[in-house]
Amino acid sequence: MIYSETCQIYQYAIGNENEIKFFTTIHQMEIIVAAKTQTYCGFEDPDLCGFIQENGTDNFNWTRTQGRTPSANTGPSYDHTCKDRNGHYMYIEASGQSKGNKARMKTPKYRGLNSQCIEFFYHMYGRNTGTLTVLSKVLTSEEFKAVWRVFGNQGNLWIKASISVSEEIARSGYQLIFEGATDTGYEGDISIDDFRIRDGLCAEDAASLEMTPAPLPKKEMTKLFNEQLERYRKLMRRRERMRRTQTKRK
Ligand SMILES: [Ca+2]
Ligand SMILES: [Ca+2]
Repeated sequence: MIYSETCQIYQYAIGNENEIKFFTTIHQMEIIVAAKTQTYCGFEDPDLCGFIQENGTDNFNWTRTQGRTPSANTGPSYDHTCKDRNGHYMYIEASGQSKGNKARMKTPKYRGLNSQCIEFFYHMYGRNTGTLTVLSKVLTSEEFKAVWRVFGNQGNLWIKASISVSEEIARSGYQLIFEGATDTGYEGDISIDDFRIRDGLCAEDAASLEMTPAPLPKKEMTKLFNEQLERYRKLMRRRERMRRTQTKRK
């Protein structure tokens, strides 16, 4: 499972030599993931794996955190990747927001050669829980449209969501927005973790990206793929620097 291994990257990055080797193995795995145009983010990466906070089309930002959220009776006790206080996740803090305030976070651009399945885990616990919406657009279009939505208290647990992407849309390239909206009151934190895209349609009970995309020119597809690869290379270079720093300290 990539989930638990990604979690261990950060737990073991300060470990002994054998553990550092394990760390490097995961790098190699990420190259393979990048080459297949599949992706994964457990938000253990402080740069949010290329997710970008929206500015201007919303009212506040998503927060990256560990352990429980500051307010009682809302939010998870720990993330979904590590299931302990070392693991990170993203959440919207409902305290201090008014009804309908939104925080939006945009994903990098994705594409694939086959149909794909988008999966992530969400946690929506608290009597004032608002709405979590996933919006999407194909890269040839300007407009994001809601494709998945959950409203209100779902209990104190992480729940898996799946969204299917047809081959046509995967080939055109697409981008998502995670939008958390508050209701009235502070008991309404909304969290997400362990976002991944894998090849092949989702098994069952999946929403889908229903759009009529125009195919992207080949030049654009190549550019997009190179951008994606460059992001992974950057991430690996940074981790390599981290590894060297840790080795030096010994
Ligand atoms: Ca996590
Ligand atoms: Ca924002």
